[in-house]
Amino acid sequence: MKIGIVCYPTFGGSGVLATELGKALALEGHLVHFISYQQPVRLGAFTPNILYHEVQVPTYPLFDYPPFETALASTMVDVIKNNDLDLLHVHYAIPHASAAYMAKQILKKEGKHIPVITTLHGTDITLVGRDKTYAPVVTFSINESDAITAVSENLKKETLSHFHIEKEIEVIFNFVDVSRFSRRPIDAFRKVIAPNGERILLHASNFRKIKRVQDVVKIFAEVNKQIPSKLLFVGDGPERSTAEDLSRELGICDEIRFVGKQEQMEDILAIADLFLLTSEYESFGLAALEAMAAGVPVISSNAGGLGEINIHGETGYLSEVGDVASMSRQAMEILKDDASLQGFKERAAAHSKKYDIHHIVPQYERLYERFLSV
Ligand code: GMT
Repeated sequence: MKIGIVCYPTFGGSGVLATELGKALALEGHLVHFISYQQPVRLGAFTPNILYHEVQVPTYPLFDYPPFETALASTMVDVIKNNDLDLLHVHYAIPHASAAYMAKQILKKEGKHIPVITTLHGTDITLVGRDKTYAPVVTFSINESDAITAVSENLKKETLSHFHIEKEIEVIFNFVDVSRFSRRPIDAFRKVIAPNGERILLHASNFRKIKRVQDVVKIFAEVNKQIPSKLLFVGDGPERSTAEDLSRELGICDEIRFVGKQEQMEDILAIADLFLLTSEYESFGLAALEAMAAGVPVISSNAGGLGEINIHGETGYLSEVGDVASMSRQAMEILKDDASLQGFKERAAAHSKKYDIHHIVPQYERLYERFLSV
């Protein structure tokens, strides 16, 4: 198949998932065309049957807001025509689904039918998409997609409760390449972070408000009083300085490292003992799934779809959003001794296999095939 994938190129979960999907489809022999405004960060090394098309947005003195959506729709039309694509799979509704609708209508006039599949990821529905400045366009363009998928049961439910959706939403869970994440730790790396064999706690995100990174610092402060430990923060974003300030105020900044945006998550996860995800909402929590695949148990809030992947008492623990006291207790419960930690590590790794790339990618392929035969 010749497949167009439209996504955000950044470290965010939707871009990561879309890129990993494209790479997996290319390995299966499909020809994959990525359309984005920058090369997606997880694209990595050159692969012959992956092509990348950059959306250029010309500026003009009249434009206070350059019309990205128009440029995106025009790029879609070009790429679909020039490469005779079989279908377009857009990740994150805004503005990808409405640009795809526009491209589809333009191509229809020229006699070309292009099926559009929209995958909903989270904030496109629960936060930004619900805003009344976007909602009518989001609702319309989701309904005009040939197929709609959501990355968790919770996101499907949220979508149906906030938008008037006239079509079936199919749940295709996010996935992880378990073989890639089950790495042996690099000892030298572990020694730099935890020279005296301390436990390593980890948080990775885009540091948006919704992630509640201050809770991560507070949990670590409690754990650190009882258990020799270090905390690694991976990623960057608006709340990073809040977390940095709080660690200074609590007098624990020597125990915490902010390493910024990193591409080799598998190497970082391999040295971690516990992953913290305290978000106010997560449709799925791909970062937590990648942690589990690396054999790292998860302390998380019970928001959104997190309860669908993190199994309480098995792969980690879940608490109410903001319940730092419970999360700290549960973290210590996991980390208290090697036997307990080992049990959680093994169960987390085993559970992640349910979401292995080899189970999930064929679900997308079967979905695509349905629309090719129409
Ligand atoms: O919030 C993020 O981390 C970024 C955001 C995105 O759209 O890239 O992530 C969303 O999509 C991910 C992949 O499907 C999910 O794993 C995240 O849970 C979801 N984020 C939220 O729902 C807040």
